[in-house]
Amino acid sequence: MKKILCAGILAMLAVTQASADEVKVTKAWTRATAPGQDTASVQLVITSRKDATLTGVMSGSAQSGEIHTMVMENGMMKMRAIDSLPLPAKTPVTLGEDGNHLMLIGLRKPLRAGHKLPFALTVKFADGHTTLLRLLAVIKPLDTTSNAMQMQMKMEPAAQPEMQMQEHQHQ
Ligand SMILES: [Cu+2]
Repeated sequence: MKKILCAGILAMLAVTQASADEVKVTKAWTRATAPGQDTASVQLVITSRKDATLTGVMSGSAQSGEIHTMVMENGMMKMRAIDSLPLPAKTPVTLGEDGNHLMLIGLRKPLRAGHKLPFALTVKFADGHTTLLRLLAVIKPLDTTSNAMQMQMKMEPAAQPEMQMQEHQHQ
């Protein structure tokens, strides 16, 4: 048992070190899902050492993932999917509920508080090379006082731009 645990930790360290010099992700979290809810907004802070763009999000726990931004339309804030998000060198970029955020769509099972949600990000650097970051989001208890539920309801899949499917395939 101890041996297996050590091997697991070593494997995690290897993944972290491979990407830590290029891109750092901290404070990755999401919320437990309400009954019937099959989307999750993942929030985090991402910092790239070099100029790069965030090009995708995916999870084996969801059918697809999108990068979302908030736009004002007819006096209402609405979510829109975007193909990529700039990550200026050495600048922490916050992906959160109130602006740009990551959306996992078509969850295969409810998210339960206290568990962790595995997901991955694809980042493309200015020189053209791409890296895949495998991450875990802490699942916090459902917050019934926030506007997260209202945000879910404002989703308009039909109005979203075409997705780049090759970036949304799951593992
Ligand atoms: Cu969204």
